[in-house]
Amino acid sequence: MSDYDPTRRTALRLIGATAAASGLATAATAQENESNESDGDAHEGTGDDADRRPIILAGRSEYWYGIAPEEIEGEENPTLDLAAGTEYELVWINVDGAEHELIIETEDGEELEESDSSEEAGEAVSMTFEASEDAAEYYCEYHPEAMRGDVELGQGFDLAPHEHEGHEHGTEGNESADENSSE
Ligand SMILES: [Cu+2]
Repeated sequence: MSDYDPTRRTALRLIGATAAASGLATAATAQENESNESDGDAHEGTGDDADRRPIILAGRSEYWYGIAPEEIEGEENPTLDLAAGTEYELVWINVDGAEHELIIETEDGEELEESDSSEEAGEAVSMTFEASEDAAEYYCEYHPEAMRGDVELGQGFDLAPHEHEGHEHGTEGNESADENSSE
């Protein structure tokens, strides 16, 4: 028995990809943000979609892999909990370099939304859409059986922005572990 676990390696690689993707997403939402001044009218119920966090998936030929929010992290073909009428940003990252494209469809197979396609490993594809009450499933155009998951309409994921200001990287502690200093 070996304790070599290939899924763990994949997960570690995905974490690097996640950081890249959320950086992208933050840049994108920061722009929309400016137009969103609230003038004291706090009981509107809608609004504020602009600074919500994106849903993040990784795309590989075997399955979609959940990265964010936490509810789907690490899940294969996770169910996407959406609230009808709410606008979502979904980012997916191509992790295996095969061609993928994310499509959301109704129960009857009618296409509601589609992302761009990507066949480049490491590429992040972002799509923005308003969740339709008819949304039922999502799948990959090129791997429609393996890469397929459900859309569930209800309250939707909690995608409110994280409240943390200033994230400093701990650069103290130089990580030059010299494992093999041969001279
Ligand atoms: Cu695919």
